[in-house]
Amino acid sequence: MTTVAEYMLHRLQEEWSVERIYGYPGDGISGFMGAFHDLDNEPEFIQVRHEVIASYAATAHSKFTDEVGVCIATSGPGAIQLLNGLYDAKLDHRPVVAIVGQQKRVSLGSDWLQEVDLPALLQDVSEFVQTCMAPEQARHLVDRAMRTAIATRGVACVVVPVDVQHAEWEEPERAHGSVFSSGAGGSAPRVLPEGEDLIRAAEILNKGERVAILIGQGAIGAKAEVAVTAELLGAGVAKALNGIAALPDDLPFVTGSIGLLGTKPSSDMMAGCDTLLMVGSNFPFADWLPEEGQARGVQIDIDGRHIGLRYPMEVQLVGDARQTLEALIPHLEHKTDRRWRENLEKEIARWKRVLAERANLPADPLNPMRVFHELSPLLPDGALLTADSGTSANWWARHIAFRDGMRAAISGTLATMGCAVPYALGAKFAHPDRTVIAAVGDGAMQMIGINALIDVAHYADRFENPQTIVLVLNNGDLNEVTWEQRAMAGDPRFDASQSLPAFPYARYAELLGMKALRVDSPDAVKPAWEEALAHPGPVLYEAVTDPNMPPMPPQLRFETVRNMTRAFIKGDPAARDIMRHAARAVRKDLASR
Ligand SMILES: Cc1ncc(C[n+]2csc(CCOP(=O)(O)OP(=O)(O)O)c2C)c(N)n1
Ligand SMILES: [Mg+2]
Repeated sequence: MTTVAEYMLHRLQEEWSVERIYGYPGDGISGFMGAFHDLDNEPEFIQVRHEVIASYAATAHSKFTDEVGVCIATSGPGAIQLLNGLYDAKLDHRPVVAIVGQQKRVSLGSDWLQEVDLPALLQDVSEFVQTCMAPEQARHLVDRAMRTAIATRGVACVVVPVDVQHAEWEEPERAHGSVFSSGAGGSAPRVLPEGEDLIRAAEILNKGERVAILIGQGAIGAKAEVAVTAELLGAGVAKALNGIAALPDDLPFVTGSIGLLGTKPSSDMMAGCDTLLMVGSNFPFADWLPEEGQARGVQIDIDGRHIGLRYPMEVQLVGDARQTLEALIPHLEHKTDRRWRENLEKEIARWKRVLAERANLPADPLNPMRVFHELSPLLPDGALLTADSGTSANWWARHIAFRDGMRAAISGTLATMGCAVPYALGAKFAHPDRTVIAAVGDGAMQMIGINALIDVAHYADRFENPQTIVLVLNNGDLNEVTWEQRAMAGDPRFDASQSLPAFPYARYAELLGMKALRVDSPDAVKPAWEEALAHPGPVLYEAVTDPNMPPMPPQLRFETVRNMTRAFIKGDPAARDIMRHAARAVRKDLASR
């Protein structure tokens, strides 16, 4: 006999090419556990330390591939622990399917053990959520969940009561009410705007004298088209976090990241442009875009719901980024006046010198920028990089020069802590031949990372390239929020909320059988990276960094200075160190003009 659980797993594998499912067991999914066993673990159940690691890894799978990530958890607490990873997928628009167990149908509504109203719990995060109450639903619920996740680039959940999992699977009978769904078929559709809209867009872009382009994750796969567009228009290209690897930083017109953790060339380009072309980005911070009325806007997005949300766009092109640019390019004229572009290139080159100077500033004991700056040129081809939420994201976004073929993942919109090590695991399973490097703060490491590190160490042997490097910035502080408190709220660092307990990251990694390096002096940074990158296995690189090195925004605003001053007057214990660091940084910045 084939059980419903077996049927569902088999259909995921056979019809939808799902190779692995990240999860954690419980009696609410005992039918699935038995089914994995009876199917000789195909698709493969990948056990991780916590359900949120499963949902982050599944999300990472969808971020590092063009496929759906799949995770599974037991009823009640298991489902609840999945949520953060599912929301990460929802907010960053990646397809993920979650299979969740539920108590037996007869116990539902009786306040039974671990009984949670799962459709209600999962409703907000899901584009589709349904409970399988009869074996005949199994086929269309699997098909519909996968199809919905793909079509909406979102989350779909199937809840399966445990007795239904164990029940004999049945084809729907040929009767009124039954449906007969199909599995995967066909590839992604062509999505293109109307020709006259393309012509209107080209008119605006051709007229512009100072064109700025902003790309996001929608531009992944449109590298050549973005580069040609920028070339023709004499434009610079800034990158939102989710699109940070979409275009290599070694192109002379790429201004890099944007926003608070962005670069000065991106900020200046947005402030000075007369035309804005946004491609596949839902970058949230409108205050880093041109002022309303300053620039004419054209936007390309595959999802019409995201167009014109941040900036008034004159021409709104609903379409796939690559296909739409390909159709737009023949209408674009090569701009003959290259002054804007030449100036951008000069500013970008200057900014690269500023970054190098900043990375070399002294700190106690270590300047975090140096750690990223030294790593960047040493990165192997095709490296996969992940970053957590925290100041590490600042340094990562500015000091890593992404090259062609590299890919990256960060929780761009939910900005959740704890995702980077689980992402590294998902990246490794998806691309076992590539080097994976995660950048994580000590807070995020203590929150989830140290648990996920057990998985990194445990699974390392099975990969063709077993190299996964986890960089931990040990600054003893929830630093990003400490800075936010100062710069946004005008409050001094509050020790009770910001300090972290000491933890021996390197020693702990060693206990897990990993190679471990602990770096606390500037001269040791580069040799330690060389050693880490030469090691054919999992590595933990603990960098003991200075929490008082200010993550200088690309443009110092009046409110920031006012709030910092307030925080200092209220008695911030690090005021003196911060001012010393900031003064040095400003002096170096000015000197490299
Ligand atoms: C789950 C979650 N909780 C809280 C936050 C708020 N938050 C954002 S960054 C941050 C501090 C991160 O500290 P750490 O990981 O040590 O990195 P650092 O900023 O010190 O480099 C916090 C608390 C969040 N984004 N996600
Ligand atoms: Mg920290």
